[in-house]
Amino acid sequence: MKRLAVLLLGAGLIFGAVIAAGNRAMAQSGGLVVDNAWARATPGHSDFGAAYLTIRSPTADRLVAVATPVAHKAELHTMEMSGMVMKMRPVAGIDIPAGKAVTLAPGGFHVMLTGLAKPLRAGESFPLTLTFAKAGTRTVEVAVQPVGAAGPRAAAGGH
Ligand SMILES: [Cu+2]
Repeated sequence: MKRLAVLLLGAGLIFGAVIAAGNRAMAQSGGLVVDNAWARATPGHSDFGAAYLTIRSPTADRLVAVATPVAHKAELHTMEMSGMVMKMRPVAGIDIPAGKAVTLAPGGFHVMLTGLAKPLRAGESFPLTLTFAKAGTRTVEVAVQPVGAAGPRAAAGGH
């Protein structure tokens, strides 16, 4: 009985050490994760588009810049009501609260791409580099979805 208790205690210590190592690895990489990156295919010869994604960080951070080789310019935009019309405008950054997912989605925050070298076609993907005030940079592959796609999260209102 005593021997079993010692074995269980030993297993507990090893398990604890594994979790601690995992947490350290998270801290070293900043712990900030970007996923679900997607964009809508651009119709015809349109040379602007928008990309959307989700950001999670265990500590408060701020997204301050975006860049991609497929567009002349990438900017952070938001959408808001101006009278009866939804308008978009550039923002200097997007705050990422600790432990709370921030999703860029149609109708709200988005990465605005202007001067696309070529139209975005469904099924393709392109790299997007995000710069954070504390966590540094993250580069993700943005999956291009069909023109009408609402993305991983259904949302009303186009770009
Ligand atoms: Cu925009």
